[in-house]
Amino acid sequence: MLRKADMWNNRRVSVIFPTYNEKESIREAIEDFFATGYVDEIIVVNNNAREGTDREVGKTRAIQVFERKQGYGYAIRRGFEEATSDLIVLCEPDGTFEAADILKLLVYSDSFDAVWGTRTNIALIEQGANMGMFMRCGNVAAAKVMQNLYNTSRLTDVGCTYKLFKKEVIEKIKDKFNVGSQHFGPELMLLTILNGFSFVEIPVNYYKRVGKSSVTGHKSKTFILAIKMLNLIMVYFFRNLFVRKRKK
Ligand SMILES: Nc1nc2c(ncn2[C@@H]2O[C@H](COP(=O)(O)OP(=O)(O)OP(=O)(O)O)[C@@H](O)[C@H]2O)c(=O)[nH]1
Ligand SMILES: [Mg+2]
Repeated sequence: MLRKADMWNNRRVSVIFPTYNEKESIREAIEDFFATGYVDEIIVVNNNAREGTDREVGKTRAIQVFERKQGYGYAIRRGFEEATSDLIVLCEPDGTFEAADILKLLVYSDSFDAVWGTRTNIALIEQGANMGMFMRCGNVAAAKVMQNLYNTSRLTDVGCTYKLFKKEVIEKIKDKFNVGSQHFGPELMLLTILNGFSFVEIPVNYYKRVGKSSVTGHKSKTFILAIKMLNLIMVYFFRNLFVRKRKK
């Protein structure tokens, strides 16, 4: 079958899907993203995922790599190493995000180095999605701490995986990653900001997850994650302050 040329404005597009517990939804997620007509390659990072996940991925034309180091951050970092395109999109294959929203990220990539989804616009949160008052206010509050400490443009979410980066951004910051677990998202945001890249946040749809969440489904785990994220935001802030003072 002849496929129409993918890409966006002559730029190749990669999507990275870390996977741990998405056997039931990953195949459809891959097919939906390819069906948009903009995606040139999908890299699935199988992070010791549930048995059978690899077979589901094998039924598609996504590229599958196996990352043994356990953790969301390690999985995405491996995806960055494997992706070959000019525009790199991160997403989750758990049914919480919509493939068609990639167009929003691509449109804004014409004007910004990075485009980040936010899941906190009430109009786009599906009933039953894991974004109740507690999660939404927590994300907005942490994002406002980041926005005000680093004096950035508007931020309203620190936990959204659906993000786009130009390759140059990842090339510049990839040696500076420290976090391997779930609070890797804010580290990615902070390094983008501190290295002077431009970004914009845009609302994306957020749906109920297919299958069980291993993180934000539990209140206690979510609370610990929030503390880790805030701690990271503060550590980077003070570290950056000292570095600036020493340079003066
Ligand atoms: N929990 C977990 N997720 C991982 C790991 N490695 C990669 N991931 C991926 O990280 C993403 C986030 O995990 P989820 O369990 O969906 O956590 P979450 O998004 O906070 O929870 P929901 O809001 O319910 O979707 C998924 O795409 C996982 O496949 C890991 O070691 N543990
Ligand atoms: Mg998820």
